[in-house]
Amino acid sequence: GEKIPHWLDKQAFLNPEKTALETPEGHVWTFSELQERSRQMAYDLKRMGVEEGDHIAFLSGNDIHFPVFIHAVSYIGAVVVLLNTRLTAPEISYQLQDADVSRLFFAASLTEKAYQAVEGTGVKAVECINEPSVSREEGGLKKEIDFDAPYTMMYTSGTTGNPKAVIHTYGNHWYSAAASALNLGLTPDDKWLICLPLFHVGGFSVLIKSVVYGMSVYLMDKFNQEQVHEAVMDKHVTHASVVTVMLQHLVKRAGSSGYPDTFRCMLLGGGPVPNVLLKNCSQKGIPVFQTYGMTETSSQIATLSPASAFDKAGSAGKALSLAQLWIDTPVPGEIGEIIVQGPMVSKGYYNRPARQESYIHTGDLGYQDEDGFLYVVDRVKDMIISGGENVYPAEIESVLSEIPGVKEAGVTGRPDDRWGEVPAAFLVAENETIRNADIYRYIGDRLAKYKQPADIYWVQELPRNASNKLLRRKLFSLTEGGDQ
Ligand code: S0N
Ligand code: AMP
Ligand code: MG
Ligand code: MG
Repeated sequence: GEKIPHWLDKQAFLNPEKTALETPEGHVWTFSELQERSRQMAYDLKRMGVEEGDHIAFLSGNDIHFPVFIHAVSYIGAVVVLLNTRLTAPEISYQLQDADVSRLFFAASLTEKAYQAVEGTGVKAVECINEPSVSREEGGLKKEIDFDAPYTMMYTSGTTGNPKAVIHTYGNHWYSAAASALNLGLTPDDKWLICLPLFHVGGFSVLIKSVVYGMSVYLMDKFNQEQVHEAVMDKHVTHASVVTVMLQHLVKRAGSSGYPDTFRCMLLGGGPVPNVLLKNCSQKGIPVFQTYGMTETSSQIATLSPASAFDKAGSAGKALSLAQLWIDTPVPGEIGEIIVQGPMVSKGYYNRPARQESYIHTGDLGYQDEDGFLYVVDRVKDMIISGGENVYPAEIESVLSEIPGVKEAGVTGRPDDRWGEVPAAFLVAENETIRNADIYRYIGDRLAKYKQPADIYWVQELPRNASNKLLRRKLFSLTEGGDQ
């Protein structure tokens, strides 16, 4: 495949003294410092036996050493599976095995979860030592980045079924960064705030933008509305990526005079965007750019440009320069499935048949207006999005069905003021004695908190079609007759 100079070496050469990373705790690292730490970490990983092509997993919050680790991986050419820290040990265990991981590197704060997750899997758990052990060059690190080589794997369920790993190549990430800059523009003073978790592509992509552009990143260990507000007001932050629930908090915190002019872009994605939120932001002068994208597209694939933010409020914009997007419908202007194509789109899932087509079906429904602007309206896939985290009904149903006393389970989403949507479970009992408490006791250490049903309805039977397929969208009609 096409090769380019290693992107971090390149920035350390072009902009050695420029700030690469900054944190609210007062860390400030230049590109040259980030390079040195990342190369040393790469030598440490090599010494532990990590080799090119190895699958290793990383379990860490937004620690300042997260970027060091992922760049270290790129100097070796290993493939890193990024794990969601909110998952339970059994959920992590599944991903480690499915992705053929040999070693799990974990942050000290997640030691217990890491050891539970590797139990019985043969995967070696290794605490990620943050301070590199030596500071000399030993040679043998990659000098180039191969666009076709796999770099990251992130779990999602795509349109149906079990969680599967989306494979991103370096080329996918590079084209994503390039396409974003061609749309949003770039200045030497840009500083992008990360309050999204780095284990999802929305947060991760900002780290790549940083090394592709030579751009500063302001990295937060987790979302905190006070800290984000302060950074936007006082730290010359120019961009931030957020999901709806974060912006709902931020807009309440923002004063009537809004944000300083230095702040150019609030990139809002990862799920549906309520119109009232856009209105509140516009009243406070918060420059919201709605974006559409998914793990499979390595982040943004369509984004509303600043010039159209007012005229096309509610739209997710047009496909970025390097991407194509269309609606699968014979009649222009009608709602259909969103189809996307471009060099940022993942070629496929790990251990699944490779994609044959040049495009992907997103499982999302939308339409394009007469000017070609995209409006995302619904999903074909049964996925629920709670606070920017995806919840897959089939996965929840399968755990619920294992519970002694539960005969059948159906899961669907319902609107929620705080999280946008939350899962609700419909259960058919095998006997009269089973209680909600039994359900929560069973799922407590098996399902991440955000996947646990907010409501449980006990029903006589589940709605199914003639071929016995569960009709999730009809589940709530069971409650209408008071049958709960
Ligand atoms: C919203 C967040 C920050 C909430 O977490 P917070 O406030 O830190 O919660 P905790 O203090 O840890 O816990 C409090 C209680 O809340 C429960 N909880 C936490 N999160 C959720 C949730 N999402 N749903 C339901 N409950 C939740 C906890 O369990 C705890 O409960 P109790 O007290 O009962 O124990 C956090 O959820 C968050 O970070 N969400 C965002 C995740 C994310 O990154 N989503 C995007 C994923 N998609 C993509 O990356 C593709 C799209 C994309 O690339 C993109 C996305 C956005 C912007 C730009 C882009 C782009 O294209 O560039
Ligand atoms: P993920 O698989 O976590 O990357 O989530 C991507 C999904 O989030 C998409 O398939 C959509 O269902 C949803 N999504 C992303 N952006 C938007 C948007 N602007 N409006 C509505 N839904 C969105
Ligand atoms: Mg919180
Ligand atoms: Mg999501």
